[in-house]
Amino acid sequence: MDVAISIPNDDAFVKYVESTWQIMDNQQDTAFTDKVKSLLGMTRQRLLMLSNNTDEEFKLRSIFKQFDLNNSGGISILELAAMLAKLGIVVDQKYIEAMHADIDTNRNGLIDFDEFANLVIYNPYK
Ligand SMILES: [Ca+2]
Repeated sequence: MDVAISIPNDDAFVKYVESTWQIMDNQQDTAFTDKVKSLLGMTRQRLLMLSNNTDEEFKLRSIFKQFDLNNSGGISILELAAMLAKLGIVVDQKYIEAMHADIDTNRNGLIDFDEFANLVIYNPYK
């Protein structure tokens, strides 16, 4: 029996492998994104608990200040990590970075109060 007949040519094989990997990559991306979303949702819930379920600005500001450890006016990735630890959310650094990037909508490297308030007040992570 000639085995070569059942084996596709190299090009087809490479394409097949690439498409398989592509699918796996996409699935991993989706799983990652879902995890980040659920972590953001959880963070929001815990922040709301801290504020006694009020989204009043003065309350949010006082919570925000607690987590802006160096009083820079924004929460850095390190400060976010500390905040999550305080909220009892333990995750890998890669998730913390992805969460920070998601909240930091103006991409200045810090979660400003407005961005923080957005996270707590609006819930896009249902
Ligand atoms: Ca920002």
